[in-house]
Amino acid sequence: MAGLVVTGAAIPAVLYARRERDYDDVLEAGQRLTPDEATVDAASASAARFADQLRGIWDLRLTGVDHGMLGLPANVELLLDVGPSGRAVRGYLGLPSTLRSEKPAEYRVQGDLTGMPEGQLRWRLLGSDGVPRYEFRALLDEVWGSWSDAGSASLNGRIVDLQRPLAQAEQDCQFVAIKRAFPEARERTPLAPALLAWLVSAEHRLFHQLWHASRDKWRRLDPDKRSALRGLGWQPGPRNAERGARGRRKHLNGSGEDFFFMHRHMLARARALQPDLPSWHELPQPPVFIEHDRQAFIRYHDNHDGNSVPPAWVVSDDEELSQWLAQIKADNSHYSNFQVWESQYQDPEYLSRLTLAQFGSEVELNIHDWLHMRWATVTRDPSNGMPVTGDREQSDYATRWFRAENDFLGDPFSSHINPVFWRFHAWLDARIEDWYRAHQRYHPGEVLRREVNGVNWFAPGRWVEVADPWLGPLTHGCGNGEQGGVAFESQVAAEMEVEVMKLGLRIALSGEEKVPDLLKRSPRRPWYARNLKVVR
Ligand SMILES: [Cu+2]
Repeated sequence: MAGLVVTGAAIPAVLYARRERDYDDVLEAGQRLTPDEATVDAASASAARFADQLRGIWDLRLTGVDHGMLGLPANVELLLDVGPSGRAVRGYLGLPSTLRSEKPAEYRVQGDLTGMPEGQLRWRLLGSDGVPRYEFRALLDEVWGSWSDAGSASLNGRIVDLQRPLAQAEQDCQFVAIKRAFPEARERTPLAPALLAWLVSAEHRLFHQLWHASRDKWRRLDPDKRSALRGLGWQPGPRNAERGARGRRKHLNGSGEDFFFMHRHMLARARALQPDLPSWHELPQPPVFIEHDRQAFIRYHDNHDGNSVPPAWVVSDDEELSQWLAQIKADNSHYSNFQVWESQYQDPEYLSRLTLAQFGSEVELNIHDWLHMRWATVTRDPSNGMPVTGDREQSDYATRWFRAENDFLGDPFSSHINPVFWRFHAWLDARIEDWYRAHQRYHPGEVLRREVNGVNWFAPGRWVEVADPWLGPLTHGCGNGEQGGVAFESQVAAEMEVEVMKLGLRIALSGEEKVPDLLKRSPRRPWYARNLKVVR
């Protein structure tokens, strides 16, 4: 006992927990205990992934001799939904015209994600009287796996009439349901041809990629590589006073001003080419639950305004990335993070304490990277449509990647070709004006407006550090500063510039090639997902 006292602190607390006396009857052999008092049960990771696969619009085909038993034609539509972190499946089955009207659907769907082996699902159709009429037993198609949840999924199985006595022979009625592919923003809300032509050009793709890569990788480059980039004119900022975008001094070196300024400059050019270029006035809402508003559910999954969040994809050899994608694309992150940023970045008190560089750096590293990835659809190889779950190799400049379909938001080589890029960058840009108003309110006159390189900007002072924000090499070299590295005297110069930028990118990204062993172990990730942090 003395020993116990001395080591008392190490004894698990459960030993001391008071155990209540139990005079309850004991069950006999073969008797089953029903569930005890309930606990709040969120979906497991695998159930949540299954839910992501199920949620959406399905085209369902009824087959078999008795396929008419539901009283519906052979081709119908199935809508499935699972609430956030939910374990139950709800939805509707019926004619597309009914489902898109205010009339009650032909059938309601009711099921849950418990009690079935992985990839299998049971649900019932309820008639207008609320009585379960048919049971569907479904199997998720295996093709899904090889497409990493980015292919078109199918559910197939058989249907049982719940009013038919079990003693009678089963009827011959099966179904196959194919999930509709998520319609891309470019299909719903395409950019104007003139703007698109500028954006997809090799010059601009490489300009945008190298502009971000040079700043993002600067802190990782050894002196030789830094001089090599300086030799090309592609160091981020003035020579020997460069401004890297990540690392310990990111908020003190003015890189945040470069981030805001370059994108404002880009926006001005884009608006000149497409004057009605839309902007978000607030961050788009997550979808409503299907039973709350069926029409809104359909509109969301039809991506009617191009602002719906595309489904998460699964990267088979990168569990951490898969989890992170699922998290930032889930409805919860809208309420836990995005709405908080939205509030802070429009809050005069919050903004008035930040220099423009601090604000820009904060925005760039958190909400900006997340916006890119929340609204990203998996990269697809433009030659065959196959998903490339970890993004294209950053220095792969094969012709097919230059096609307009490559508008993957997760990579600065392609992100600016996506219409959503312009909506959220316009929203971010409007926050600069909130920042200006905040400073006017709290210390009027301390921030002065000034035009810089044709852009409505600010003069250096207590809250603004940089007089000449970085637009690419030409503003610091001898070229035409107005255009920030995208206007060229002739085709020859343009082609040379393309080769220079490819070289610059090889240098900026070479830090990754130096550690081939490390690369082998860590799978490739989309650019804007490279700094992800997963909280478990
Ligand atoms: Cu950018």
